[in-house]
Amino acid sequence: MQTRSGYDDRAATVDGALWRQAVDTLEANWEVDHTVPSRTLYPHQWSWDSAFIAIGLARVRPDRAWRELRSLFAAQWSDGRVPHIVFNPRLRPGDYFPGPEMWASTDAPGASELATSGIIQPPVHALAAERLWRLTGTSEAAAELARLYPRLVAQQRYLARRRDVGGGGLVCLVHPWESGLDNSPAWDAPLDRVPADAAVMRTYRRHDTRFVADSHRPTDLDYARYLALVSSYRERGYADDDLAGRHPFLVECPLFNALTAAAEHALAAIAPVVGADPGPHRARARALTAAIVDRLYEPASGTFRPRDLRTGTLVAPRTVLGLGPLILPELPAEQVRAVLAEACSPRFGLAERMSRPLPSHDRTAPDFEPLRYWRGPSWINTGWLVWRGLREHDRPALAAGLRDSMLDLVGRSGCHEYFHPETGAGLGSPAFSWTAALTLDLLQTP
Ligand code: 9WN
Repeated sequence: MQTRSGYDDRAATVDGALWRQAVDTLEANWEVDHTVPSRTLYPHQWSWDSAFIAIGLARVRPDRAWRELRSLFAAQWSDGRVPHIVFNPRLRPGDYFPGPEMWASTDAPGASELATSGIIQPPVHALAAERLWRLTGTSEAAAELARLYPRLVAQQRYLARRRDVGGGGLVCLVHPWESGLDNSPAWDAPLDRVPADAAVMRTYRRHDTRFVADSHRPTDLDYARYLALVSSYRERGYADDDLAGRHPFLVECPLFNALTAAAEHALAAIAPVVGADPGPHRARARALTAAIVDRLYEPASGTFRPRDLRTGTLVAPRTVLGLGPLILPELPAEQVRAVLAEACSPRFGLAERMSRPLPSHDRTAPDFEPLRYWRGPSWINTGWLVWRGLREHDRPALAAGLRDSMLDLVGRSGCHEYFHPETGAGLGSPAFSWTAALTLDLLQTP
């Protein structure tokens, strides 16, 4: 039922005001062939944002959802990497920092002709494509899927062949931005070892702190380290060989790797539609799941935590990243129980009736910060992933509790980028696309 300017309003009756707010947010952030995460803070196209956005657009504008994925994959590099930002050439330099001039991607061998960053983000795109296919199922959708499938396979191949720096079958990240949870306390110790001087930031103009209070964002020293990592990777043309010998930040993240395995499951579901063999995808998903348990699970604490390849140890903080493996359908029962215990503990407060939203960091930790991004606040995308995991492992009452908590949050505060984990007040960008998109998905999935 296409009723308002091409949008499918079928579920507007679920919660009309919230539905419309979410649709209006996505409409306002639409830009020719993609959706910006936020008009102010993030005015280009971001990789994992586009996947979450496509999942929401699938509910209202499947044509735009496919377009979103198509435009992102048009910037895929020849080695299969999907860059974390695709820069909009129509914007002025200075509209985002660090911009195209800092990344200089077009000088790198095998890069896209479009200006992009050189790093990656979690591969949520196969999940989005599978979802889109299931919700639409038309012959146009089948054609879109057939075009996208080889690109999704190349993306996974890049991760498997170029990023297994630790040699244990997991993807290694070279920058906190690759995790999507950029400022998580999980990255503090590995980042501390990256040599940098905060004074370097005097030569640049940060874009984020023009819109959000300094106290909500990473510090200048964090930014100096982020830039040092960009330089280290860029200087070798974003090549991935010999990373262990030269790159100062190398981590294996449980959420990123769980999403890589989930992507293989999604590709296994897609394969028969495009005439491909699902077997190799299933085998890779199984191997990744085993490697995640083997390398990132600590039986003594019952937690999944990132591994720092520089020290060979698991990082100390217990963050929401550790709940990520719940999305794995083949996660063994012992680890399912452990993740649920962690999620339902006072650290994260998951419950059938939640009094406070799911935080991004352990609420009981001394470095929990309710206002600084990824160090405490609640985010709809991580909540949505945990919710999917709860459904996957047949915990309907907990899934409903989490869903209600997220919808209550967005209903009261709006489509904010993130939320105060105690009061639920909206923080960051006030019109944030993945919050809107995933709200539409939540509203449609009782
Ligand atoms: C750097 C766009 C992106 C998200 C990330 C989030 C934030 C960028 C920034 O915004 O990161 O990539 O400038 O802080 O941490 O998850 O994809 O919404």
